[in-house]
Amino acid sequence: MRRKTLTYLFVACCILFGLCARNEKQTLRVMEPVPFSKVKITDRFWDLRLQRHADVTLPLCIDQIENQTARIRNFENAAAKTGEYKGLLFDDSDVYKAMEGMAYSLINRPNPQMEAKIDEWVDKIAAAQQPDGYINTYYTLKQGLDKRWTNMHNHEMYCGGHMIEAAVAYYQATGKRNFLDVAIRFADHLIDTFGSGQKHWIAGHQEIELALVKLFHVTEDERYLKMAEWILEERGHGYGTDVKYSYIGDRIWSVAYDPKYCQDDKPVRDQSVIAGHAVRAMYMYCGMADVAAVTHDQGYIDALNRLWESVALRNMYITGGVGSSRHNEGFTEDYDLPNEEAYCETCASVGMVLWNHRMNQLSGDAKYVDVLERALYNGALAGISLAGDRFFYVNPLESQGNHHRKEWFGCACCPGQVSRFLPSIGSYIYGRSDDALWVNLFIASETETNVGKTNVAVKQETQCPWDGKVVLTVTPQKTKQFDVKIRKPQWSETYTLSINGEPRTVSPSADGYLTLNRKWKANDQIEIDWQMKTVPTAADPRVKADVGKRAVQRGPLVYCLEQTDNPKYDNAMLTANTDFEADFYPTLLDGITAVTTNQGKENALVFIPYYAWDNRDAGKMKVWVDYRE
Ligand code: FUB
Ligand code: ZN
Repeated sequence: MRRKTLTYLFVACCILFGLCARNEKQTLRVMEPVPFSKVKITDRFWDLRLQRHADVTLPLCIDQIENQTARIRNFENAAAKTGEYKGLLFDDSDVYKAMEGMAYSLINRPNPQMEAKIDEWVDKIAAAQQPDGYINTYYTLKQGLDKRWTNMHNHEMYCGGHMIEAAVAYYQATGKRNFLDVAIRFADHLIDTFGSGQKHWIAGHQEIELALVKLFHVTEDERYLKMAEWILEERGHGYGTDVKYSYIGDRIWSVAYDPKYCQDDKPVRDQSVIAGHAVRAMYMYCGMADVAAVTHDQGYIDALNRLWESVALRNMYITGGVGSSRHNEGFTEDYDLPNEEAYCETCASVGMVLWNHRMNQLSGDAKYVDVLERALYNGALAGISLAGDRFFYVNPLESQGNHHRKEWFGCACCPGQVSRFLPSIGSYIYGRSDDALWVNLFIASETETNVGKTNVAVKQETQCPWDGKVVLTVTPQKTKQFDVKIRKPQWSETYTLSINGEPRTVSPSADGYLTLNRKWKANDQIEIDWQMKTVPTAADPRVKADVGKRAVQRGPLVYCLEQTDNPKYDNAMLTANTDFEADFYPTLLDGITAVTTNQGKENALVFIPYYAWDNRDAGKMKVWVDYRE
């Protein structure tokens, strides 16, 4: 077992390390993330989540995919060229997303049965692939292969993109090539079918773009990068609204949606205002960032900066959730952020993490990690129950008691999304560059990475998100001068810092990091104490839903009131004189810091972290609470 673990780590590290080394030469990124395969999480908060992910969430996904629904049967039938297709037209993607999560989980938690299960599924997927590389069981079994690539809405590229991501993940986890070869055959089929001088195509649901860039990094085959760029560049030229290009005799966006719905209203480099479906937008921005990181396309980066302001400053919930409307699973107009009706799909919160991570790497600016952290601890984490066995698709900021997590959904994008996202959490903690080690998130962990050519070991000890104290022990393999850049979190106004016990006064640089430059030697210790105050926060006055209300935040966490803790829930009121007390309750909701108000025994309010709501008795919940001056 031990030997097997080491083999996994060796293979994963070789591959990921090799990738980083290549990226360094090629990309425009200010920093590269230290991949989760090199980060050991020692944090109780996250370790528990990851344990449950491996023990509960992944087995549940496997059962749903294999036994409770027809997803694997669809592949078997497609391979046998007989039998019916059951489910939604993009159900193949749920299999791939779960496989990506399973593959990631194998890297840090080897599991021979799970690996065997992936191998079994890979064989079924490979058998369902057409000789020319095309793969989509909905078209093979239901629509007919003669109809493939005739309807841009129908998620063929979306499913293919998730397949590529899963295949890359599995290759990175095990070094096995067979799934990657399936992915390569599919990508080659795209190149045979689309591109300059061939068929026009708008990827109705983005995803393929970022996946092709991943494939490019693994294979170093530039055709995949070029195809990703071509697919992005197709948008906004009217191909989706022009009958000539619709292939099925109608305009693709004319019936139910307009071009904005899938960000096809303007060429991507001209876009400035967030619109349409939230998950599609997030994936597209990730794809643009990935392409720009290699091509150095300033037009893409300028567009991403404008779009980021549109999203983060005018269209994001305090939880980091985005996409307020159920109607289009997406955006409406600036500052339209209703609470009870909030859509805030779990997939979109994960998308915010993925996109902001890329923006941080491109720019080296900590503001993106502030948003990433917000979406991670609140919007995304609320998407799964503490036990790891139930999911939210929609994440309202207020509930009348009738909104609950479910084991699965007819449209099951969110369970798969959470299951592939959680085991990659370690990738968001550290970054590295030639002359700096970057600390982005405060999660107890250990890693080894290289700063320039020097290997540096880092140990982070902290009780965050409950307490702001962080101790970093830095051990370069030899004494070396470089920067340790520690993100100054937006949630902490004041802090103290010492190096090897000597207090230092360090202000954040323009990029939002505390930059500590010195000759680092073995066991140098940085101690920081971020002030973690409970803060009642007002929304932008243009958000009508939150006028006269306050939300409670403490550290990276947004809090909420649940009826079950608050007999006076309906009359809850904060005032200018309300004080808050924060106490850790080790047995409540897996151990949380709850916040209590000082309004007298009868009227005191008890706030719990938003991510932990709906894990006890069904009841009402709200984030924004009435406030009186
Ligand atoms: O269309 C595929 C996925 O299903 C989307 O990302 C989600 O919003 C849901 O509609
Ligand atoms: Zn979803």
